[in-house]
Amino acid sequence: MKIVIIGAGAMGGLFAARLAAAGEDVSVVDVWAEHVETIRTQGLILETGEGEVRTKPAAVTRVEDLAACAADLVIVFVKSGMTAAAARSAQTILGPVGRVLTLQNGLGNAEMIAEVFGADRVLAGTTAQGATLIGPGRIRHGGRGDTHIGRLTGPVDDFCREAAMILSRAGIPAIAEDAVQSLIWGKLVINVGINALTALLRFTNGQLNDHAETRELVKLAVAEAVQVAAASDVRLPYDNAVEKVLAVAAATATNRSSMLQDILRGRATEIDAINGALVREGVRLGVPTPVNATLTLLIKALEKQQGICG
Ligand code: KPL
Repeated sequence: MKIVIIGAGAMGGLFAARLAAAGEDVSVVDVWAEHVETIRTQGLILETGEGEVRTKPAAVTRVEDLAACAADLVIVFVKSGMTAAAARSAQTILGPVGRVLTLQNGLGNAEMIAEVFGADRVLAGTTAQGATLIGPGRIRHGGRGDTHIGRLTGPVDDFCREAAMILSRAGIPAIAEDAVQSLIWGKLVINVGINALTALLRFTNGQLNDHAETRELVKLAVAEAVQVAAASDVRLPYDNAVEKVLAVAAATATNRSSMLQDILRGRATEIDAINGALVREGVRLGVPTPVNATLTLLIKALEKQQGICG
């Protein structure tokens, strides 16, 4: 399978490195010129518990530079604010029966991609892999966990199973599944509980468990998310959402959430696709979400204070 990854930050870089190390034909597209140049000249280095893995996937800053590519699978890993632009740019490289996979955080990414390619050609899901972008050409592989992928419409098919098999063979255990919306909402609720709070407090994920006040804040934010999910007729993939979120925070204790990493790097966060999206869904369905509305406003104020343009 010819694979192109758009967005070679922490997660995109991790997937690219693992796939390239497994011998897959993989290229990356990223707007950060220094990162791309380093990958091109020195390779992409993945720091793992077992040492460093160096690979050299093809790397470009513009999708057009892969014009003759006809990819079988495009994996979108850009920040959610860039999804629509990434999908449009993927039009020039996706082969005639190729598909686009999103494993991004938040709501709405798969639907934005479907607007460009049609829902039949979209795969979506979640990943519990953890990674940090250390610097140009260098990614650290943090926590490991399963990746779940499915079709946006309909049950899994051979393409979906093959994509999951290729990822698994590359050391990214992946499972093909039917209930994509349940997967996406299941991850959304986790991000709603962890990301904004860790970014505001500059806490690692695990520190949310250390204080009664932060456990209570997680509980309040997550309770709203559970109500919105229920009003949307989405069945979450776990029974006790608050317990699940605190367990994920414990399992990824030393991680800095992606939102905290964004704030620390002076980059726009995904607040609009996470807590902000939940608030919008709440308004649409008549479910009040005052805690998430407050978290959204606080993160937006923090972005402004840091001079970050949304
Ligand atoms: O997905 C994550 C993120 O940081 O975006 C979690 C699960 C919170 C891990 O850090």
